[in-house]
Amino acid sequence: MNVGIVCHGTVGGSSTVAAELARHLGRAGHAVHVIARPQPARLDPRPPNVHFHAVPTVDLPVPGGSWPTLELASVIARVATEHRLDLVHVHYAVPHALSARIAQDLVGRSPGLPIVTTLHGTDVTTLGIDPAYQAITRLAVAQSTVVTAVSQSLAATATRLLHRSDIRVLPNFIDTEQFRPANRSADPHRPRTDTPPVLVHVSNFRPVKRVADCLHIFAGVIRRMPARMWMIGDGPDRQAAQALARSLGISDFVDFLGNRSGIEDLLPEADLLLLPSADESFGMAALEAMSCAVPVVASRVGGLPEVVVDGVSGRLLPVGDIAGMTAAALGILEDRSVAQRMGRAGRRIAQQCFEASAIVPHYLQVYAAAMDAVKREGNR
Ligand code: GMT
Repeated sequence: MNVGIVCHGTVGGSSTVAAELARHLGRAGHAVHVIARPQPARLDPRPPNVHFHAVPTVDLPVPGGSWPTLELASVIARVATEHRLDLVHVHYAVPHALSARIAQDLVGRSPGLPIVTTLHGTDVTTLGIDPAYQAITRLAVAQSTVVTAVSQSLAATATRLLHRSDIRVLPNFIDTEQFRPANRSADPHRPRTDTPPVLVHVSNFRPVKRVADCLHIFAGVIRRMPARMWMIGDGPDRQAAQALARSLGISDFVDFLGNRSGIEDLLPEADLLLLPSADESFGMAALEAMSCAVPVVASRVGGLPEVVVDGVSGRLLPVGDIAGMTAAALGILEDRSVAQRMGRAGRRIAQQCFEASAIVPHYLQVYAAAMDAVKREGNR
């Protein structure tokens, strides 16, 4: 199959999922053409059979000068024609699905170019309720041939807000060979005993992630036991988080590591992941931690309960329940047998429910359904 994948070129969940999907499809022998601006971090180095097409910024001497949505449409149409794409799969509805829809007309072939749109989170929960964007997001979703969502929770929200009822749920996936437990001893699931435990948070430091909660939880933990906190990622709330760490008197124990490649080498070294988000359609960071046998303390919100099983692979508490999350973190860190049991369970859930080799073939079924749908449409 010749597949076009359109995604954000930033560090973040949806571009990670798009890049990983490209890698797995390429490995299975499909020709994959990723279209983004700039290249997603996870495509470096470039996997076999995966080609990257940058969307250039066209700055013309006209009022406005540049229209990214149209520039993206133009690149999708060119790639679709030159590489005879069977379909285009866009990650994040707006503006990607609209650019793909314009590209469909530009390509002008019959049957038309199928558009598969995967909804990831704020494209529904933020843009889908914004007065300026709700109608546009509905249009983007209505004009897609097939729409998927990364969790049951997101699909239900999208159906309610965007008025499309045939959304298919395809959960995010993980390569459990890449995200593995640390090789700490003969038993890789055994927590360390010689150094203080490490709590870790990974995000884009946006307000929805509630990074301040991580620091308050950590402050409660180190009142009871020695520990360190790794804050991985970058974004608008990073400076405020650093200032909060200083004002809480914990900055000597908190490492702000910024955006890091090779997250699969860092996560296994941690003992607990904190994800106290205000909303989370899925929570890729939680799945990556579980795959590394790292327990998770997170908010009971959005799609997180579909990933983290409360009391089994971690603990889920109400959003903003700092006292409850602190107690949950201590309950895991202070009892080696609990940490060990939850780590093992998380790894097992990752392998049994979210393994890439089991989920990726479902995307191929979705692609076949999209191609059939446009053929049927063309024959009418
Ligand atoms: O929607 C966002 O905030 C960004 C988005 C992304 O593009 O990184 O993250 C969402 O998609 C991820 C991948 O499917 C999910 O793991 C995240 O839970 C989701 N974020 C939110 O729902 C806030």
